[in-house]
Amino acid sequence: MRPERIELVLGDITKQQVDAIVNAANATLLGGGGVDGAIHRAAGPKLLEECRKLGGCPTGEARITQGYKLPAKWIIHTVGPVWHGGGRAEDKLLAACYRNSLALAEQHGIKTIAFPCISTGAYGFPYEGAAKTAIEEIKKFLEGSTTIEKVVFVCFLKRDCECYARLLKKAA
Ligand code: AR6
Repeated sequence: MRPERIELVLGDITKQQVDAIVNAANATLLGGGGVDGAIHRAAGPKLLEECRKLGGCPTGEARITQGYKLPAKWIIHTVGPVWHGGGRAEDKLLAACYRNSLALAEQHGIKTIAFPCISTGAYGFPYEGAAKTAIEEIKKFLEGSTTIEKVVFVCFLKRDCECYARLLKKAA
């Protein structure tokens, strides 16, 4: 795998110039706080209209909508696990979020995609463990994917950005 296929950015995911951004949503897919709120605000009210038609999404799975007013053409909504201490398959469910989001991206011919740090805000997943899972899952997927050209990790917090930088360096 070419390491340049993974990029790291400190900033706001709604501003990213990529084909698709991933939303850390909840099972209703009807919006919320954090990155979900920011995405709905930036995309505009038509996003909620489309989300209402989807009928929710179970934890670990992903759904796709248009990006509306965002620079990104698509939004992939995935539902991360709530952290309960690690004994409720949280890690497997988080890995499934990354895998299922990328699979959906591939099906739609998406070449560039940006991820937030799923589950590490309101859902309380420890950030370092979450970053390890995200990197592992994405590297594995990229090794088998010829269509996805670039994956961007968009960290909102400096803490997360530093953690990803360290782990990506180690994994290179
Ligand atoms: N761009 C990129 N990352 C962001 C942005 C942004 N504009 N805003 C926040 N983050 P969270 P979760 C980061 O809480 O833990 C919602 O209410 C943030 O710093 O948004 O998966 C949903 O509706 C953190 O690193 O998502 C669900 O109910 C990361 O995004 C619930 O929260 C994830 O934090 C999902 O919780």
